[in-house]
Amino acid sequence: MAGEVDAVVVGAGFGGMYMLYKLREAGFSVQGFEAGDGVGGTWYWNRYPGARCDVPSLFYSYTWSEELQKEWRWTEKYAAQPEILTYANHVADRFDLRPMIAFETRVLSAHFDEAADRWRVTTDRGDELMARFVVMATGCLSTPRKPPIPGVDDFAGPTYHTGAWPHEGVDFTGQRVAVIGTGSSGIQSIPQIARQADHVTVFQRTANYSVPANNTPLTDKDIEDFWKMYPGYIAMIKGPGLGFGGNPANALAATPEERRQRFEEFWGVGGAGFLAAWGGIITDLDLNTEAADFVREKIGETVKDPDTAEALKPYDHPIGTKRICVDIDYFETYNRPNVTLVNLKETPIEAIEAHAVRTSDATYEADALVFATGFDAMTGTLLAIDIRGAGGATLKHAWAEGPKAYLGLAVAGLPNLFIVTGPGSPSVLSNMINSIEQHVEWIVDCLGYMREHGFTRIAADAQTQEEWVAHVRRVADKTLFPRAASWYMGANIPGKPRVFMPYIGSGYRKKCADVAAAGYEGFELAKEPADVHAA
Ligand code: NA7
Repeated sequence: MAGEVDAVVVGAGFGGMYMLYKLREAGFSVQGFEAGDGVGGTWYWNRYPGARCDVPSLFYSYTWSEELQKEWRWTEKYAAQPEILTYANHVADRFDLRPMIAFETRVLSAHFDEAADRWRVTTDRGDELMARFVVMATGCLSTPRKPPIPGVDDFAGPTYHTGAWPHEGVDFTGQRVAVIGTGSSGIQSIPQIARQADHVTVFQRTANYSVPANNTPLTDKDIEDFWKMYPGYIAMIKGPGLGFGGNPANALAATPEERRQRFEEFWGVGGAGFLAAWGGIITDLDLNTEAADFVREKIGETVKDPDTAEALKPYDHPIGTKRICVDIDYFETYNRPNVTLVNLKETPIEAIEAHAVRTSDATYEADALVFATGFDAMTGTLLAIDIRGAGGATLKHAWAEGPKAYLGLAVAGLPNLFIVTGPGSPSVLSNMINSIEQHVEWIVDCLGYMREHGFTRIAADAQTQEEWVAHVRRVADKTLFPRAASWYMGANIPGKPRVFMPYIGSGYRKKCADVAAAGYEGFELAKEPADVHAA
């Protein structure tokens, strides 16, 4: 493919699909590229058994088409991956998005041609396309990683990564399965694998907090109730933007019994909403410890073997500072006779061998190996593309000390390039679908504004970007988040700069709207390459 379009959109997950739809609606010519052979992004790749969204289904759907909302019927409180992928495919068909997407095509580079104010985009299929704008809708968790364990590629049997699961599924019947990793993906898949396999050995480096999903089928009454509160929900998500901090005053004014009572209530409801039992759990260490104690107690009540229970209790980070997990029968699974927990804090993995995982005190034979070891989150996929902006400056160089993006939307030095839910925006600590919609709409409005006013170039101002990045850090520093070695901090990748990447302050949407209303304040707009006006 060659030629020119107004915009290239990279990725056909929920961000890319809506971006394509909106750009087409606004009359821009557009080309999408997607590495997979279908739409769905995260839900296309993460097909491991037990994969589910940890946001209730009714709130994990696009709000931009009320007809779509009304005609789609989710079957469960927390939809499983196949149902979410079916939804993504339904959206692609209903809005005729597929003709705009080149599938099984990976974007390799995007170089900005300053003389033409256009990007030259190349792919692994030999495409070379010129585009005024590039939108990276590449997802926050889209580069799976295997850990650098000695012998990691030496295992003779089949190996799987939860983030790149075979489409045809895996039958573990009769097998001894080793699972490395106990984040969300491990916690969701281990109970399912244990039901099928002969034996499962779980290698846990960090114990995690997990709250039962209490998943149920959705009833007609649930749907009716949803529509009753829908106007309020829309008003909330279109409002100034909620932050993640919260005030512990109410919790501290309550008695310990009252606090516990509320933890029980929220535990009974289930899901990540447990963290909202009291405002301030993520800012006040004492309150956080009470919540953490409560979960540790629940683990102790559930897991019968006291040593296993103790090993499963998280102590090394405050609750919520790593992604809280939402599970179905996770802790119960350790009561099965065919499941063994290996605590890597006591006996670390020394090597992966042809037929086993060897720790400092034992060798665990296995027929299959599952990596539930996560992703190079938020930056990995962007940095894997050779992105060069004005003057040939690379994104790699610009982000050498950690990701810098104004509002998580644009990077100084990379004109006319936008990121959907990039670092420095609420992204992974918000409802992703809502944040995607907000970013897509902001970007399309911006392109419309430029078209209307004859601007051909927009770039984030470097100083404004620095101030935003510092603000993102200051807000995070007021919470307990930086106390955990989490992927939010880049801590799961050796050598990755430790920077807290999501924005967790309040008022983010208002800030973006104010920037736009002020003629894109903090951005430089130009009509000709040489004609730059600070907005
Ligand atoms: P996560 O949350 O990054 O979890 C990865 C897990 O893999 C975690 O338990 C890690 O332990 C473990 N891990 C990573 N490297 C190693 C090595 N070298 N040895 C042993 N264990 C290791 O990824 P998920 O896919 O579960 O979830 C990602 C997000 O998807 C999730 O947050 C939701 O938003 C959905 P660690 O904690 O680093 O000690």
